[in-house]
Amino acid sequence: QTESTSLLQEAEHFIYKCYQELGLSREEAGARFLDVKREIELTGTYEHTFAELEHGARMAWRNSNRCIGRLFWDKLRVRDERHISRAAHIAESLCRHIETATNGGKIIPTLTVYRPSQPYKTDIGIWNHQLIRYAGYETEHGIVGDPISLQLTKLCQRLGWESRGTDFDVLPLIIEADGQAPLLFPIPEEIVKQIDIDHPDIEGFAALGLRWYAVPIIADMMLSIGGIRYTAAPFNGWYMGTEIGARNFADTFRYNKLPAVAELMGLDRSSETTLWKDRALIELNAAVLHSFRREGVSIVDHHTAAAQFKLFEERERKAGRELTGDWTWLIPPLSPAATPIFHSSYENRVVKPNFFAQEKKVA
Ligand code: HEM
Ligand code: NRG
Repeated sequence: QTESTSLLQEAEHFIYKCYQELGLSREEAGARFLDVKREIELTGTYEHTFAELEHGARMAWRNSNRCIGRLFWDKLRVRDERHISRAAHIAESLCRHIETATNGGKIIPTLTVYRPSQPYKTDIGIWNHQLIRYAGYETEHGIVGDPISLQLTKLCQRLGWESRGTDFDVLPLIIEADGQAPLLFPIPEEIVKQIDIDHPDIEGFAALGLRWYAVPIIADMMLSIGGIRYTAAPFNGWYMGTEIGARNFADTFRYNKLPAVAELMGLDRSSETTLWKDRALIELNAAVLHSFRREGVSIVDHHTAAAQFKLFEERERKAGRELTGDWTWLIPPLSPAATPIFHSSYENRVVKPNFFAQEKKVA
């Protein structure tokens, strides 16, 4: 009873807001809400129209407090795959998401929606954190690959995955659907665009053997629209360079490459005071941006991204909407105080539609 009251209330709030933003009349919204109400009373849930789904997903991006890339929220491409139920078909469809979103390097922000949570049915689950991510292995010579993937990699191996054991093996998809145990689906190599990292003027940088994938596709968050919970709704934009250069390659608990970069640059590592880490960070980040550009793959540097975010702030103000944000995530990990975001403050209030973390399937 309380469950369906809150569903009804969330649905009502969403329908009116959505229809107003889409330029539809209050009468149209009212008529639609009456139908939604009847459907909820009859079935315990309701189905979004494509227009509601598309705009709801865009609103969810607009409301993502941690995201610096929100200027482009109303350009999000939404793929409606709610009719699919079998794991193998979902895997097929996810591969098409990868291909169409990659778009030869000119990345298209894309979100694919699968069947939402429904009464008396088990939820669809994508166990990967991102559709594309590298495996990690514990070996006698230390960790190979991305340490953040150790647990998921073990699970893949238990499910029969055979890997090459390199630093950059793309993990297979693990999909739970139809109330069955999760199934494993390798991603065809040809559809995963990857970039070898080199530096415009540091000799021998390519010999570090670094590479990264073109498209970050978060796959484990729940999309909440009008009281409906989409447990499988992977989405992507393009990378901000620092995500790779200042975190994935640099964190000591990830690829931990600052010592190797500093070595290559001939920096003095005998004291912290030489700022060798900071110098290595800058060149590592320059290498990431340079390499993506060289291959014609969309990427944004943190200064441009921050300027775009300021433009987003301005547009939201003009649209009469209150901006919410999470300062601790919005500031870039490199030179934060050199961006205007650092000198601003944001209200970290959660507005729906939005994306939410869900219970982790794998630690
Ligand atoms: C977080 C940039 C597109 C939703 C982030 C973060 C960055 C970022 C840098 C912080 C990530 C981290 O520190 O790990 C961008 C850029 C985009 C983009 C450059 C280019 C278009 C999108 C899209 C969506 C989205 C299309 C959804 C439709 C989110 C969400 C988070 C986030 C929900 C928080 C994730 C979490 O809590 O772990 N974004 N983003 N972003 N972004 Fe975006
Ligand atoms: N930091 C993570 C990716 C998080 C999402 N970032 C985006 N999202 N740019 C990493 O793999 O480094 N997006 O939708 O574009």
